[in-house]
Amino acid sequence: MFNLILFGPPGSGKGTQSEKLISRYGLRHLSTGDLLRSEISKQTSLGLAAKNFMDKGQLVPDEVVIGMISSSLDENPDAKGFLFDGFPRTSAQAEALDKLLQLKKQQIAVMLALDVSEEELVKRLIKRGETSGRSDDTNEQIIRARINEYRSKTAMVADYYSQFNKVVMVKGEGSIDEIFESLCREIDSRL
Ligand code: B4P
Repeated sequence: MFNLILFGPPGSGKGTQSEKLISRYGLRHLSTGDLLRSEISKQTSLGLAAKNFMDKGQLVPDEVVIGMISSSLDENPDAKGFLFDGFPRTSAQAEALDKLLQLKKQQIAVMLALDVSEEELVKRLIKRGETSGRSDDTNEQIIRARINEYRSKTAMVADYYSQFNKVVMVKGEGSIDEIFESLCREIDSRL
């Protein structure tokens, strides 16, 4: 089993690259952002609670996302590996993920961290907001709040995996295909 974390700030291209990576490597894609948006569109109580946080650019509480990931792991016992996209986003989520994987005698092989400047992030998210209908992409203040949440709560998740030598920084600016090839080189060298 090959388990990979695709890491980076909002708008760094995690969702974009994940789609391409799962199709090349046959991994199961677990995006907490997508799972939360699906709960919102079904108007479940979890979705309605999460929307309040997401609309302000804040992280959803740990117990909610950890519970979603735990269920998704249990629902996919035959996966050849998981691509975690947008998870873990806090140290508590990282520790919880390690415990969940240990129960299955599994571990994270590598964290690939996309490096993109703040101005490029804001530009991409504003552009996506013109067509996506995502309420968290529609104004620059909320986009900057998401980037601040990343800096204060998420960036240190890379330190957690660094202590096990599992973090590789990848340049996240350039064409989508160039970035994809850089990610593939890192994965291929570990398979
Ligand atoms: P997510 O759904 O994870 O999304 P994201 O961080 O906004 O974007 P991503 O990095 O996937 O960017 P994308 O590829 O789409 O999170 C949304 C919210 O959900 C969070 O703010 C939080 O509230 C909540 N949430 C999710 N997970 C959580 C967790 N674990 N704990 C707590 N809360 C959680 O790319 C963005 C844009 O850039 C796209 O339009 C794309 O076309 C463009 N783009 C991509 N690559 C490009 C390139 N190389 N050049 C130019 N443009 C590019």
